[in-house]
Amino acid sequence: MEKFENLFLNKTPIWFMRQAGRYLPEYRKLRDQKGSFLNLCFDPKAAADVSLQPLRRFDIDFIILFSDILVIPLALGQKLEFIENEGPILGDLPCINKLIDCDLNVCIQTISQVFETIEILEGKKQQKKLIGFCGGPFTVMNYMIERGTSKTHQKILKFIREYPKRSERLLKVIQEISLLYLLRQIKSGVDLIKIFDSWAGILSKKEYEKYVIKPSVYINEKLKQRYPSIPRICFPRGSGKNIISFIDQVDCNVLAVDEKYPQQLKEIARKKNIILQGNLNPTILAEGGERMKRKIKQILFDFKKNKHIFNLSHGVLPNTPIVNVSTAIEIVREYESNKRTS
Ligand code: 1CP
Repeated sequence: MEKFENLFLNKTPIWFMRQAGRYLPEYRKLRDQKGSFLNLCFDPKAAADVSLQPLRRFDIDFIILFSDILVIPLALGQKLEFIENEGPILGDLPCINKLIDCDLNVCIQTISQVFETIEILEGKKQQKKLIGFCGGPFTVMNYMIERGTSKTHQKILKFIREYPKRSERLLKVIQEISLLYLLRQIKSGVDLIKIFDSWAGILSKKEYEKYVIKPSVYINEKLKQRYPSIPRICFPRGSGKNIISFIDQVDCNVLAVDEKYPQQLKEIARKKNIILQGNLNPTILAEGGERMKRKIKQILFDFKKNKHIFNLSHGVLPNTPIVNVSTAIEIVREYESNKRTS
């Protein structure tokens, strides 16, 4: 942890969710060459190259592995396809009773290209930190049950409410394979890990405890036992007030926040020495100009008493002008240098 803490000496480290993506022409070119998003994810050389693309353009502090949270359903035997401009489409849910008897190490081996990507990046990352990741078990379960993107989340909510035992069993399998997956990523060379629980916000308080907090406590504890010096970033997106219970119970090093978080979170994070990460709205980044400038300064001011990693509240949008990303970084760096001299 020592070295990670040093990142915050007079500095606000920066990275962007989906920093490698369609807003970059070099990304679009490689993706077209590979034919599909998944082909790109599973081509270690290309995926490593894509992971490094934003670093060649921008003064950012972290590399994030280029992959997707949905490789886990694939490893569990559920078909997966990404349809251009539509998003993911998943096949039938595998039989839960069969999944329970699966050797999850064997399942993980089916997506071993991800570990090859990490090994390539390990040799090329220089002084930058490499972030590995997975989805939060509930978020992954959401995609497995919805079989794609959903606006209403009707199927997953019906599933957990009508079949609590089956839901629990499926969640346990996802939790276990996600842990194995992260351990393998760490063994392959990632310096930090991030757990994206993108749909944490759709649950009631009681369900949130069971489906978001409980698996997060489990995964964080196990990772901490095995690799205490690998920092863990959690992002239970959309948690609202429930994030207070989350920070109370989950032993993470960094808590990523979206735009709506309770004000007392900042003080709790300071007391627990938890770093906060966030939280510029990607629409404002895409828009740029004075509004972006104002908003970034306000964020830096809001988090000034905390250890803070500058990031977005969601992924970079495909229509984002590249210059807005460099301008955003310049604003953060300028603020840092003013802080040092004042
Ligand atoms: O080329 C393309 O058009 C594909 C777009 C794309 C990209 C660039 C998808 C499809 N995934 C990714 C990469 C990705 N996904 C990364 C790479 C690293 C980086 O940040 O640069 C990461 C960390 C993810 C994680 C991910 N995938 C999340 C969690 C974060 C979030 O955005 O909430 C989720 C929910 C997904 C699922 C996913 N992947 C892609 C789509 C279209 C979706 C569905 C999103 C939805 O349901 O709204």
